[in-house]
Amino acid sequence: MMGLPFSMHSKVMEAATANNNPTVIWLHFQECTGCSESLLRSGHPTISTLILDIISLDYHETLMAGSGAQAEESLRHSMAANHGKYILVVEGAIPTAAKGIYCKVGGKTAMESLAEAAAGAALIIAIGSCASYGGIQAVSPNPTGAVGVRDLVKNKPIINLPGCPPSPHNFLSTVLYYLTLKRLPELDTLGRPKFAYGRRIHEHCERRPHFDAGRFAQAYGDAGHAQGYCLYKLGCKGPATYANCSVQRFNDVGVWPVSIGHPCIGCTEPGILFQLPIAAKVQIHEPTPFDSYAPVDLKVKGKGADPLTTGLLGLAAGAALGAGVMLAKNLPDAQGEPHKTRKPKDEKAKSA
Ligand code: FSX
Ligand code: SF4
Ligand code: F3S
Repeated sequence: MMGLPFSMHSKVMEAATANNNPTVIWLHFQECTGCSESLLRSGHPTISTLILDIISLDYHETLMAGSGAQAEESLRHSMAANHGKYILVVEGAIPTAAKGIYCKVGGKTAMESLAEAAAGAALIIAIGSCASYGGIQAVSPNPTGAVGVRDLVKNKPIINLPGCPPSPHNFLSTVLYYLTLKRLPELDTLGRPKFAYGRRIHEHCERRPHFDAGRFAQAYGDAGHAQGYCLYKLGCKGPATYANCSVQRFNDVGVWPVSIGHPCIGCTEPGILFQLPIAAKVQIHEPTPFDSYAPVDLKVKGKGADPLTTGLLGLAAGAALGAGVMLAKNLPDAQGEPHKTRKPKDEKAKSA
């Protein structure tokens, strides 16, 4: 999940169990609190393990028991006591129009609170697409002048973890990576850790064999939709969206938007989320090979392949693709009989 070799696991364990839990200060600005809600549902580790054993969460408006002047006093105290050492997590966009009057907490604008908290931070994590790029608040005409953290803070290391909401795994992995290696993970040009945002979800989507075979759901609830066909024609932005949802999935029960029948809306991408209509199709400029799943050939007679066979087919197909071959031939079906897999005759599907 963190892009580290397995041999690092003892170091990760050491960092996670060391008795020097870093102070985390978590600020909320313009947002829906979905990022916190998403984190509350993480199971590995649970939120209680995270905030009691791994980090010291000193300020979080949704989770802390205190409120009002006492909470603000505790924030000031924590920032002073841990100056230069704490991790600042920002959730939500920051309004800048009319001197930031559109969002005030404890008598201060979001701009003031961010500047004050950023000054003493060792690292800033912008969690969610709102804090990363402005999110839904920044959609034209952006009446409050909403921006992301990177638009305002220029002199601190900032990691963007977009998603609306983001995967809690990515927050947990980023914190553990930083604790283990004492440095930032490699970031892409949008400030996102490459271990989580390095590949398009389309490369690992379980509906990808249908895409390659030209089988698309045409409308919600139609026969193709019911059979798990590709959602591209319903507006799936997976081919242009960099995220690990199709691999890590959500909520420890293995679901993600596409698995439950909804097209990806590109919630990690600043040029897509709330910028393109949900039903709009993205252009596919660079076709990418699929990486994880076996081709699906619905014309095979008899029972479908069992999961083990499907996995083996996927490995074989992945290896063949790695060698530059578009599709493996003569893979055995569920009965062990060789059958011809389709040829890449569906180029028109890719350019549809
Ligand atoms: Fe934004 Fe977080 Fe979307 Fe909500 O609060 S990323 S609106 S899911 O959750 O900031
Ligand atoms: Fe999956 Fe969407 Fe790509 Fe279809 S277009 S394979 S549903 S990511
Ligand atoms: Fe977002 Fe698409 Fe993942 S909508 S949650 S990037 S599947």
